[in-house]
Amino acid sequence: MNYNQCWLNYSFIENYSDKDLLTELTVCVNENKNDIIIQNAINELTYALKNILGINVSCEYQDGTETEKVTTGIILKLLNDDNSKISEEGYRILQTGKTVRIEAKTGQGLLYGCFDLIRRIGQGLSVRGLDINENPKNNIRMLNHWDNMDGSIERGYSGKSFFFENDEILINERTKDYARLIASVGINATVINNVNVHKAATELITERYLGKLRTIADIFAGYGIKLFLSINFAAPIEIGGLPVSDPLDERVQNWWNDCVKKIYEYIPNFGGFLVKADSEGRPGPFTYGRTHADGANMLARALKPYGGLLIWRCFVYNCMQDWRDYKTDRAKAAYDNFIGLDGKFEDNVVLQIKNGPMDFQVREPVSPLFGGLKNTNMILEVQAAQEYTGQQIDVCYLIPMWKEVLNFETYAKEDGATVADIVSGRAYNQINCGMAAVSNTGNDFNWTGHDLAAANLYGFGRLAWNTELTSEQIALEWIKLTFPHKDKVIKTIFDILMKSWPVYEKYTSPLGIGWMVNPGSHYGPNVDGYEYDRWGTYHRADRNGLGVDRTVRSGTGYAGQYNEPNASMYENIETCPEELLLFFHYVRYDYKLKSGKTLIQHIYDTHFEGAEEVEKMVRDWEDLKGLIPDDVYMRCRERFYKQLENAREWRDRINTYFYRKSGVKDEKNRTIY
Ligand code: GCV
Repeated sequence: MNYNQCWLNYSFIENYSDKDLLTELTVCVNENKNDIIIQNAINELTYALKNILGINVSCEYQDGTETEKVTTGIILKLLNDDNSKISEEGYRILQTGKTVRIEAKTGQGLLYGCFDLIRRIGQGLSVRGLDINENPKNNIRMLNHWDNMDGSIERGYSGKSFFFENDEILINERTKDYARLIASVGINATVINNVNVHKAATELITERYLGKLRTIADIFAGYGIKLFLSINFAAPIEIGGLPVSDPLDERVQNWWNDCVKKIYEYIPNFGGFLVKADSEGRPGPFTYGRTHADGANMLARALKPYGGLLIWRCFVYNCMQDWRDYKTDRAKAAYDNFIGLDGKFEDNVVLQIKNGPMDFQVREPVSPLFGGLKNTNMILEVQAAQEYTGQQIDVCYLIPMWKEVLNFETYAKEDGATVADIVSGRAYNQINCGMAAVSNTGNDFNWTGHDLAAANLYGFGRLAWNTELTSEQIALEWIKLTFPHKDKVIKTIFDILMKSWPVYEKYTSPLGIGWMVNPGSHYGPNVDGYEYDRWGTYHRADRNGLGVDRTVRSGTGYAGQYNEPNASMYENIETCPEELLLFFHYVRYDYKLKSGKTLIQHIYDTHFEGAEEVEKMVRDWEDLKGLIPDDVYMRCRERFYKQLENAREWRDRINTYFYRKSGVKDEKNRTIY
């Protein structure tokens, strides 16, 4: 095999305390014995027990109540009663006497239960006395791959696609291992092609590809994962021979109805479509003077008879817009485009909203659509692929960022509604909600380019399952499942992960300003470089200060898109959280921050500190030599050195730029080039 299995590598644990409880396996699933998910659950469990504990268990099948008489070992049981504490995907694990019972209502629940047990054993945790009910907090837990059919991946930093090559679909061992990997952390849906649907990808929804897609969908189904596809809104024109793709045109509607019918003939459990429209050059309903509700509803109606979902992205903005006059603001675009459509969507439409109003910067406020929309299904979109956060060269553990987003209080309801409440469906009693991550995987040996970037993939799944887990818990779980259980290894990697986001933020763009990256690649510093920033309006730096005035009083008015008291909090420079100061306000270089430092001194200091902290990370990593597998050590070491180079370049470029702009010297007289 030319790749590893990330956290499913399963190292042997000597002297595991509860081995005696795990030496037998009884399965009671009655007529569902041949259900592929159940078979996979059993296989995963037996494989893990063999590798982690060296136990060879053989599986005994029993009927109905017979399992009550089993007195030793693991019991997997499909419940046929109405246990209201367990949802369709949930499970219970109960350890009493000499048995460990995993109970669920579905094969999928049993699979998740088995992976839970494996996770505990793999971390060396005791299962004695365990009594837990686990239900996912979010119904949709999805990955979005930005894989193109030529095998490239847009914003991919881990090699090539393992789904596509030369306009063909790849199906191999890796397809199943991918399913195992993501199911093991509870992911239940995936979109395998890029939201920018070009060329051959437009034809994915035709018979040219549907046979192979069915094979993939079946492999995924064995792990409880639904296959979704990104579609091209102009497909009726590009491959259907129609003159338009107007959603209100009957010919277009019929074309999509036929197309969807055909898809479901091949793939009865097909999940649905993901659509990027009217954004960054992609076609959409605006061409015909129609709304995004018109576009989304047309597709949703085609999918509805089969139970399919239509996921429509809110990342809609005009990348060419000129906002020198402060009237237009990219940050306002998603809200402006969608807030008036609240309540106008079919119930199988789900709006997918990026965590911030801009585009996956290292620091952004939460999108005001969360808290704004009240009658629409929503998915929170985050980016595990680190486009603007180090591109899987620089380490940046993103779970703490996502936790902040989830915990954000939107004040949408009198008794409060956090983003987690909204995307879980709790706030408005919705079902078709959840979380999606732009995936960070590729065909690299370790799947994620940087070995430590796998923590983001693992963490996304765990967080989407249970938004209440802490960043620390997730990091520790992942480390223990991935690395040898040595205190120094665990502590060092934990410390690196936990400080990686703040450190990355320090040496890149300050206080929420964002961007300042090389055009096209989006890696490395270039203050005026970002391709859509033609007038310096993304930072508005001049000789006196920098930052974008987004207040209602004197700026773009973006702050007014939030509910109170958030709107006032951001509007007022005194109450605006400092980490977002420059996102919301134009601030003079001599403005005093709460630390007592001037803005310009803060910029200098954080950039020096950030680079120094990366130097320390490199030293700490080098201290792990001999304690972790050599190949992992070397791969990461190489990346840490690149990160160091990057951090120093950011430090120097940013400090020099602002020194030259402001003419203010560093109080500490450090060298600024
Ligand atoms: C898939 C950013 C990225 C694009 C990406 C886009 C999106 O602009 O740079 O590569 O396109 O976001 O989310 O659609």
